[in-house]
Amino acid sequence: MSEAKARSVRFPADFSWGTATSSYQIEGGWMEGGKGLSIWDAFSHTPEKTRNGETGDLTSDHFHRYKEDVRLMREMGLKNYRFSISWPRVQPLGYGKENLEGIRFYSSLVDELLDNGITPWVTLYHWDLPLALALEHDGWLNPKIADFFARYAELCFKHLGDRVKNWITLNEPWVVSILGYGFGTFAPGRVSTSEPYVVAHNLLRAHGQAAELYHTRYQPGQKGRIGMSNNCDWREPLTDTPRDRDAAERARLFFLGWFADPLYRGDYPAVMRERVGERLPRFSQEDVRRIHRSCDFFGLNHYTTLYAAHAAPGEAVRGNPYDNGGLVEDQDVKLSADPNWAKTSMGWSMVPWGCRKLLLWISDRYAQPEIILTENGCSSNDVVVEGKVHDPARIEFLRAYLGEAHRAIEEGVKLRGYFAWSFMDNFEWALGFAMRFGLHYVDYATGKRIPKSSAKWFAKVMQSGLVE
Ligand code: PNW
Repeated sequence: MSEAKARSVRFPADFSWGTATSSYQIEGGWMEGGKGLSIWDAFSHTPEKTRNGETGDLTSDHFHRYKEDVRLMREMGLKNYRFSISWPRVQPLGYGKENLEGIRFYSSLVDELLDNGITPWVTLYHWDLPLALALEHDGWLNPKIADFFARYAELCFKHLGDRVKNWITLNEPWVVSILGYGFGTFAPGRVSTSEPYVVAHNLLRAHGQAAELYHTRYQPGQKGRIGMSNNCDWREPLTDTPRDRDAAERARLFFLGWFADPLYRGDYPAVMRERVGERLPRFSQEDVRRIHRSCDFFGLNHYTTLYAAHAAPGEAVRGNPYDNGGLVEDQDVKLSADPNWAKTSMGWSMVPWGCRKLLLWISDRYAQPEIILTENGCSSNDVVVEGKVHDPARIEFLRAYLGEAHRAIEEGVKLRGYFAWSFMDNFEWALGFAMRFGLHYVDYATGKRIPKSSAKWFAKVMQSGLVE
């Protein structure tokens, strides 16, 4: 890390710098403007599901304060802003009639961004599924969701695509599948060892239909592009033995390969087929046609690294709910952290070199796609002192990860953009408001925003392209 700190690096002039957020985490206005309910509204209102029963009912109140937020973006010289659309705000039941008031909200946000010289990057699904789709149609378990999703995506392309040129269909399908349907720690809160594979399959199919629709009907006129954002940590072999090297590779394939292999290679990794057997669905030829090569860029959300070691059958056990191993029992992998690694307040280790190794691995396995880091950042226990928020740990984190990302570019990786998570503090899902990831501090009692020292530091990086 000290090595990365000492180096001063310059990113290319056309590099896309930005920050990211998501609808349920920042908007609030959960019952306003004709919005329908989402599975996160229901989940967060269910006792014991979130820290202190906290919800996104109000959260950072972006729904009412978006103009002020865009002004703060302009003040930091932001060039790109990634946000997500709440499906039930645009289409309350997830099928049928659209909600024009919801569409107008996003349309005004897009205009406000463009008027301030900020390019919108829009995620269509960041986990707030319309509740009616879950209650009446089994949510992501039902293959029919691909049609529902494509129709919702079409509403967005139709109403916003004249101005939005960067689309992300899904945010982190791994989290939806594993935390939502495997561990039950995220909405809809289901616990299963088979449903995650069904859900992942339908997420990929839904992406495929939306991407096909965009490519055939909208892209020719609108001239934008579409991709997916997958999350992946790096997995480093614990020892340099073939068994641990294989275990680490297996862990990567069960994490990122699960989604990226169908997108870039046309099917699930062979090792998943071998180990998951009948629980892993098969793609039809039509699915493959839609999914394979459907991304115009490779969106990557990256936060941390763990060591991976071989486990004997039955030996791999799951860690805490926020542990990100997935269904380790299917992988026979034991994960661990080096106790010397610095940890963020999430308990995630800060391991900048893992970012470089992951970027190189993706480049190699998926034939050098154009990669956008659509999320990277850290939580810290930020406090207001005399009206200011000083967060040196976050600056250190961003500096170190950017240093390693730059090394990856020098080594040939086509990394074209970087979005800091997050523009501002927000509702960190099951962990509520305790985890602050923002470059801007939010006082939840008053709604007041304060740019942290990291916001000023990142503003300079975006402006100069220089990380020193
Ligand atoms: C991502 N895991 O979530 C999301 O895209 C954001 O909404 C979220 O705020 C951010 O990262 C920080 O957590 C994740 O357990 C949640 O591996 C959990 C995991 C990964 C990503």
